[in-house]
Amino acid sequence: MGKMTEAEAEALFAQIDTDGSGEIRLRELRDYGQANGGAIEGIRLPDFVRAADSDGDRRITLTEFKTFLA
Ligand SMILES: [Ca+2]
Ligand SMILES: [Ca+2]
Repeated sequence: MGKMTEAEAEALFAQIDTDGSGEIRLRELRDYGQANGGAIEGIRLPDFVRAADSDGDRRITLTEFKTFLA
């Protein structure tokens, strides 16, 4: 998408990855979405997961996250 800087994407990732595991699980996304109108950067959570989780393991690594957003 290319609308965030890498630093912005990293900061957002850290905000969503509340347990600091280095990957975002669906539950972390849902928790974040509940506080943010069910969306991340205006993208609905199910669409976000489908688009950002490029290897389909239902977890979003920092690399996947940055590839999608930055
Ligand atoms: Ca995590
Ligand atoms: Ca993944």
